[in-house]
Amino acid sequence: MTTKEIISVEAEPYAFDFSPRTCALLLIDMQRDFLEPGGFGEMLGNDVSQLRRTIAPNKRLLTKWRLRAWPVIHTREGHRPDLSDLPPAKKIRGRSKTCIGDVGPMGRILVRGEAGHDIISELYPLPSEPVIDKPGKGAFFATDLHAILQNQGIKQLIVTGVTTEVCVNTTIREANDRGYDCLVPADCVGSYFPEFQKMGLEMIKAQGGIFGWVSDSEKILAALD
Ligand code: TIU
Repeated sequence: MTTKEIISVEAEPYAFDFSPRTCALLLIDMQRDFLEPGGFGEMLGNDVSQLRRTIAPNKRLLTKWRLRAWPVIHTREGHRPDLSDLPPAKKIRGRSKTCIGDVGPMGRILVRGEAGHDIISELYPLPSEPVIDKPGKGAFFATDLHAILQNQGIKQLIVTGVTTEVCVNTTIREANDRGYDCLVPADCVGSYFPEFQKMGLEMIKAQGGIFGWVSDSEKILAALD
């Protein structure tokens, strides 16, 4: 257990200082359908290895957070089985033959309770860790995440998960507008598209950290030791 109250992580555009009891590790949508070979993501033609490289560094951070009993929160993107919370525009977007709610390789696609919707075994939530089921890309939209963070006095977030330019970026922008500081370890977030990975991170730290800070898991772990 560290005795330091404030931990300083080497980051861009400058050091990220955080107080661990008020800083949650927020893992975005590390779901089987996005990450596993044979899942919905791969069925759409995506290279899941671009996402799978994030599993090991996420596991290292998660293990450390759990050892210290610091706050951990997970999210999952998905919808009610009756699809009553699925906007028609989201359902038909992409003009794909198989869309949200249809039967995919691991059950109904992005439907709560289905195998593919659940979190990968490597990072499976503990019963004590809140899981936010979100219908949108951002984790604050139509969820109780803000209330949970406020109730725990959390002011800062270390945001990891997939995908960098979609749910991770949307969540960070939502968090930033609500007054949270966000640090993103680059090796713990992944995109199917290398150029979006690069620019998704650039956009966060540009202009003096307009949305937040970027670092990597090794630097965070080094700061803790
Ligand atoms: N979690 C998340 O990012 N959902 C997506 O749909 N991402 C895509 O990149 N498609």
